[in-house]
Amino acid sequence: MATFKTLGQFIIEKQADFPYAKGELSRLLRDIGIAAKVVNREVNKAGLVDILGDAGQVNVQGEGQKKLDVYADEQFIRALQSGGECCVVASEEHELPVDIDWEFSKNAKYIVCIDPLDGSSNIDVNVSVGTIFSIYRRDSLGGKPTMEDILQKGSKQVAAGYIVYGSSTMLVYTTGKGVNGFTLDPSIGEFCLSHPCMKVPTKGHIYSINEGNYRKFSSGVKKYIKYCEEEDASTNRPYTSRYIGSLVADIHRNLLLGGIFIYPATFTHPNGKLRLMYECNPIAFIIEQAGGKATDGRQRILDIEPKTLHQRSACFMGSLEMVEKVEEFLLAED
Ligand code: AHM
Ligand code: MG
Repeated sequence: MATFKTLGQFIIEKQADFPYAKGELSRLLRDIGIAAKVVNREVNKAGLVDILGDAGQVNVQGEGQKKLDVYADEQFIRALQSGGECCVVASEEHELPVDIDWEFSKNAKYIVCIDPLDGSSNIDVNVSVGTIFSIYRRDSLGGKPTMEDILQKGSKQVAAGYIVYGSSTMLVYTTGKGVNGFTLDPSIGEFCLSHPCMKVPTKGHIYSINEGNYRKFSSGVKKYIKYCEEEDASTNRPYTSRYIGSLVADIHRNLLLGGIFIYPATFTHPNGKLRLMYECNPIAFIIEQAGGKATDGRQRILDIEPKTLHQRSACFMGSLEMVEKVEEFLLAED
């Protein structure tokens, strides 16, 4: 009989990598995994909502229908709140950090930054969406956590991961000791280890960028795109262009197959589009742990000092050699 390992079993096993661990991070990861299953259930039937719900805003259970990104936000915050290991959550859905019930969580030492449903504009057309999370340890002790506690560099993350709600649903995470992927088996309702020790191929073949913005790119980015399109047998070019417009899905594909994901600064958006704290940092941590590279074009993403919760950053992330190549073009920019 084939054996399988569930996310819960794996997390407990991996606790041994951290001899002084008390199980708090493990419980936090488990809570995120549970919320992911709840969100997955709703995402899977997203197309049915209009059919099942009343004409107004009420569904068959008499509950108000929520947009899925709001629903996902509520589910993750609820799971983090009831788990007791998280003292504050920074979410894309909230301008300010969300306080957790202080009496219950006053000893909690973890901070979670989350994009509960990334790429949500893709839901209506049945294209993959995702959740991205980033976990920090709180530096200060006592009292309610401050903004300073949250605004840590990506290199201080203790764990990060994403969930991709796709043709199958997967949870991929790292605690700084490699990257592991789990596929949700709907028949038993468990994430099972399916992609141990994930590594992004050093030489990739896929470039992912919204070329509709081409006119607004810097000369270095334009030249790199041209390089990707050129014919050259020795480097296996032209490369393949693939862009879903859902960060998690684009990154997941490139992580498995090898490739580069680019959301550059443009003349109209000098800091790019993606958010540092809950999009770029967690993905950069995973990419580096998988042997790839992640930069904003000038510096390593994980070394950026955050100034505000929702700040944006340009990003070039993926296969090591592809990121190094685009850096050459950026350095030579006129
Ligand atoms: P969102 O957080 O509002 O969903 O936006 C983030 C998404 C990413 O998933 C994706 O990589 C990017 O926006 C796509 O942007 P664009 O449509 O400009 O190419
Ligand atoms: Mg997002």
